[in-house]
Amino acid sequence: MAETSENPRLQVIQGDITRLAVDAIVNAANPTLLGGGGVDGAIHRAAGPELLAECRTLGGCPTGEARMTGAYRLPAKYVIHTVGPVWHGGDQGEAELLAACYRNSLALARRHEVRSIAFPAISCGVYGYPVDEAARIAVRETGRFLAAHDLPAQVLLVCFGAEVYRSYQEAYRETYRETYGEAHQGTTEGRETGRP
Ligand code: AR6
Repeated sequence: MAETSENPRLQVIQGDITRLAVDAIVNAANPTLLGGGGVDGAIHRAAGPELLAECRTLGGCPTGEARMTGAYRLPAKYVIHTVGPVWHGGDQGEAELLAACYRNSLALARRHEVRSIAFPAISCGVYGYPVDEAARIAVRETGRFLAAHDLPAQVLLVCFGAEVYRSYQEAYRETYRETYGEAHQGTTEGRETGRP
């Protein structure tokens, strides 16, 4: 897997989230929590039918919130299901709802003493969120949470495909430019300067 490394607690990687042996993987679900396509479908397929059975007991999940289940046949220990906003042009509170998905998932993980957690690009598939904007929100919200809390110790932002990965790398670089200044920007690809 390719990887961008600057903050050792926050990594952007390219890969399949269902393969990761982290404490928790996040599912980009819909409000029914009863499965669907995209990463949701992949997670349910890999976890097995027990996951759907547990999801049925939860009674759904509103947009922006998060719910936790077991991970069954997945290598992870937990699945955190969060419901991203459908993109309607940006004036329907989408950015705040997407930020809430990251914050609520991380808070739930922390309450369960999750050390490592992996997020997919929530809302960036079927729900149509512009990837560059979603990537900035993902990097910003996870970075803020990490700065404020010791747990989770490790956050992976998992990109399924080169295009999403490029957007996330750019958002990551941008955030570090803002945090540390131009002299400290860099990624594993074309790194010109050292770690801040
Ligand atoms: N690992 C990591 N990322 C993945 C994987 C995977 N195995 N498979 C897909 N992605 P989407 P949404 C990426 O559509 O936009 C479902 O039907 C994918 O390339 O899964 O939040 C739900 O039930 C994209 O970048 O989620 C909802 O109805 C990202 O995951 C609806 O889709 C999110 O794409 C949610 O839509």
